[in-house]
Amino acid sequence: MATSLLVARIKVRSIGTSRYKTSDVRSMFGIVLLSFIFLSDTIATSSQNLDEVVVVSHGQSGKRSVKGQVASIDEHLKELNNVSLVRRGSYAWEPVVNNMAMERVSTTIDGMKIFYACTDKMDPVTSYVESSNLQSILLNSGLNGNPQATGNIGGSLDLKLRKAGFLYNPEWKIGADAGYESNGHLQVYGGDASYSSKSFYTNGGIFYRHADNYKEGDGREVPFSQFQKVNAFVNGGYRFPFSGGAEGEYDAIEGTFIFDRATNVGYPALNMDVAKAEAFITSLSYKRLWEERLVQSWETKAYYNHITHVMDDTTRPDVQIHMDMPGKSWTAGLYSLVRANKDSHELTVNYDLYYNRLFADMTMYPGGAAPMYMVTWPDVGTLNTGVALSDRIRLGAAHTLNISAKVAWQHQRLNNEEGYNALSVFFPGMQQEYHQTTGRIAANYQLSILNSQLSFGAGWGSRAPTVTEAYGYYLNNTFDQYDYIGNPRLKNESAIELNGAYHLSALNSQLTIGLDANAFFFSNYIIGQFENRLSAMTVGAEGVKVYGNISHATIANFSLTSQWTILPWLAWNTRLGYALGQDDEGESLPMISPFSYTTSVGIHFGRFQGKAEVQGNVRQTKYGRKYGETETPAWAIVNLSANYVWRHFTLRAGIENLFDKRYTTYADWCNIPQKGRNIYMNLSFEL
Ligand SMILES: [Cu+2]
Repeated sequence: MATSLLVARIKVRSIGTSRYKTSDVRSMFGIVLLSFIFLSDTIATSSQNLDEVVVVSHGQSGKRSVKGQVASIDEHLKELNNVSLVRRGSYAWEPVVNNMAMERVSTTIDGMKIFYACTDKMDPVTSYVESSNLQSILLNSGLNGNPQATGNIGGSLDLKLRKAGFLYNPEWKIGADAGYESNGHLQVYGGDASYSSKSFYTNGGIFYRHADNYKEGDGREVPFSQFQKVNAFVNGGYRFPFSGGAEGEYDAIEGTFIFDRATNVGYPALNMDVAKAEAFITSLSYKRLWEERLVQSWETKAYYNHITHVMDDTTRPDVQIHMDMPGKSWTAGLYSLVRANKDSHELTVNYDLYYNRLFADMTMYPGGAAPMYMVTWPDVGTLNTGVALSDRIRLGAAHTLNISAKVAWQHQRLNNEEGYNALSVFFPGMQQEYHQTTGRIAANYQLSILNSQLSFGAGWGSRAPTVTEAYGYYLNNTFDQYDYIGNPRLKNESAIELNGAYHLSALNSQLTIGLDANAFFFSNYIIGQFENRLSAMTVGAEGVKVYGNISHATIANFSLTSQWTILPWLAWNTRLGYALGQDDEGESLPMISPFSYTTSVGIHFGRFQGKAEVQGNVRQTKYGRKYGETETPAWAIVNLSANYVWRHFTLRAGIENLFDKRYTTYADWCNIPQKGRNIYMNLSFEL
């Protein structure tokens, strides 16, 4: 292969190449606000592998961001257990679940598949929705994914859309949010309205965010960290009794439309910014609901989404070769989900099908020479279809068994001849079409005795390589300064997961302590490998890596949490986390969290709630030196937050990084500094 790779190098140079809510929301308003104040720090999940963060400002109890609904999606995600976020700027952070990034995590919007359009991971799909669109974000840790998830070795995130739902007594509601943050002059404005009745509902809203460059800890401005975003959405539902149905049994039709557009987004960790990242997300679903029958509901949803991503380096100084790098992603799909209850079983059966197209190209403009063009994602069409089953079995008052399984079949075709030909030079004899079969199976057993809960589980799952891993072409990675080439000969990656948890409550439930651990034992782990026979194309790059399978790798995560209600108005919460990641040679994998800690003291008087928090990481001693990662020093910051509820208003204020520390975390791409001191304030109103 050496010769062909060299030939290829020369050639490259020459071409240059929900649920329905029928609850009475009106009177719940005040009560819920008061109740979530205390619930906000407790874990409200039915299974150890599930976690949820509530986004809406009112109407649902559970874990929330201290910034309330005005928080960005990224800030909401931060609240989830086992989730960390990779930052390349102050916008569009990449969710990492169990120390695994997007390749190993499934993200869906209300069960809809959606794929990012940037070859540099500037646009995780969580960046194409806004807080105003969502009810909550649900995380299934590890292989026990939601029914629509595929390739979810690390976990699956489902962004639950906010729907006004049907109400027996017709009701109008309006809401508004406004927020300001001193660091970067972040401004947030949002407004929404909803109408609900017994047979019809609709809700919609608009949201706007704008930020200038932020300042790091010592007051220095971080250039290219600005962004701007607008988002508009509308949902609607119509419900009617079906013939032969009993009282309370309905058919429902629901539709969603989301438009999201980010412009002038800076990425200080990268060489390029984004001129425009735009998404259209639509769906139409049909659902039948039964009461007291074996089958509870049957929902079929069809959806379509389209993403346009346009990178831009024209505002950067000292660019040697200007580049145009647009990317496009569109996905059409459907799923059909049946939920059934029988005796001690809660069963779901899901069928899904989607077709996704990904295309990206690059034009370079070397001064004084003809432009050079190359295809970086060769218009890959992926048809994927799968069947998923899950069953929650109550084995007795104290025992529960959760089982889930999915098998999926995938067909891929490289529709762009130029891209296919370019890649074929590296991989002579490669095909234009590929197919893969992937699957997962997981079981989790939970035992509750007296004041403690014990759970353990195991699973196996596999994933197909991503389009970047299989067909990417000279994608520059600023993290290790290598150009990456995909490998169409990759084998599927697979992993065995083992997990266990022990949760104990003591002192009349005033103290709860939880210990959670999981470990993933990979086979054919996919990662970039040095290819010394090739030289880099990007100016300043160190060399070339080609994606390959390594025989095995291990990732393990441990966490210890405690919640102690010392006095009725005083609570102390702590979370400690530790993770390990090793490749087949015992070397540390990159982007694995060092030992982390968060401890907070919360107080609560009437309508007022306040919290002081210390958060930090120890020095990252086990960093992926082999993979170009550098050591991250220890850091610790102090955050203060408070909120006050008055009639229909919630006022939230706080200071992040109180002592204006200059720091960077292991998850800050290329060690870009975090925000310095930031004072924020926001007001939510709902009527
Ligand atoms: Cu991009």
